[in-house]
Amino acid sequence: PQARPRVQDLMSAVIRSVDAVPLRFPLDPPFRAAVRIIDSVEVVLLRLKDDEGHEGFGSAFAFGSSDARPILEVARTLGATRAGMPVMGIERHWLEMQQLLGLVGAGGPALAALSAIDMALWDLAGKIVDQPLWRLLGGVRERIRTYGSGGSLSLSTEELVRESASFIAAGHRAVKLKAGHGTGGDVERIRAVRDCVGSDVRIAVDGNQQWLPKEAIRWAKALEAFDLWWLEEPVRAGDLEGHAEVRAAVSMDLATGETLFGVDDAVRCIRQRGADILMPNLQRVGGITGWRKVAAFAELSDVGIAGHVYPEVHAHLMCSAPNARALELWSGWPWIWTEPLAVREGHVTPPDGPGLGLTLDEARVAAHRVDA
Ligand code: SMN
Ligand code: MG
Repeated sequence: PQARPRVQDLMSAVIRSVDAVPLRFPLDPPFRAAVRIIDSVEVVLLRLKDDEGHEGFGSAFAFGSSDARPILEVARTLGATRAGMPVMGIERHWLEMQQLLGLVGAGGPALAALSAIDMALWDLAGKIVDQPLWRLLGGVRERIRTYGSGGSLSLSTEELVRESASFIAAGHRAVKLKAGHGTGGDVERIRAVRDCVGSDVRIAVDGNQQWLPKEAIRWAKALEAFDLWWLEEPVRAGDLEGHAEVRAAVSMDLATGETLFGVDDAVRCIRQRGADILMPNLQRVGGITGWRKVAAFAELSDVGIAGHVYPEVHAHLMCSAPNARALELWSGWPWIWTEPLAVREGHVTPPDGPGLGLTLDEARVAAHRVDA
């Protein structure tokens, strides 16, 4: 049997190469949320190799190629600064990369690039010590509750009900759908879904920032009868006071965070009691390192933590944080791995292989590359 890696292996491993590869995954039909229509998901795949032949993967995404280009550019230039450095000291890489971005601003595309590198470093670390990330990062639970995330506004009520039924057939015991057809239209759609899935299945509704605070409160009161699990992003993402006002006035939990950039805004939202569940997007909080900072602050503030998209990473993170609530599986998320994430009895068990525990589907990556 191969000699088990020693911790010294990790301490001595050096980053040999960092490559960023642009991919495109068209969405047909396009996915419509209150604030956007998505007809393609662009992925910047980060491939980070050490000098022992281990390879770690991270990624950043954008909706539309024009948004992906700056992410790709920064991923390449910032990645180049990591070559030749020891893998370990992931926190040190995080601080140094934040400082390197200090002048251009570690937000938006630059933060997405930093986040992808951070994810790849953690995957690589897991591979070097031969441990799955969920165990390396805390190993709190072996499996996590999931929810099927969809509910595009372009679906008819019948199509929406069929999609919810398909999520339940796939093993989920919770679903998320979009609000955006007016209170009457949303009541009709959510009543149809509740009638289909029954009272034991949890239903979350995503407002995608469409209301003013009192509009959100009126909408929530009209939907009281349906025992919703959570109401997500009811108002503008940056209106933390508005979130707190809605949260205090409605009965269902309030979830938000996917559109907050940087750990400081996530902390401000928690400090202002703007959420019952914070769901940062990995590429907007600085990857796994940033997400763990937010998860810890949320835990100590009695706030739940979840994540936005990135199921292959969040399957591990949700099993490593005490206050983790649920893993989102969005139908439009590009899957670039050879292994699926199987949903069983409403839960996912993260892969037990080292790091992410997933094998990159090289043929699929090659087929979706968009650079020369
Ligand atoms: C969402 C946003 C962007 C793409 C798909 C879905 C939604 C969510 O806000 O929370 O999943
Ligand atoms: Mg959302």
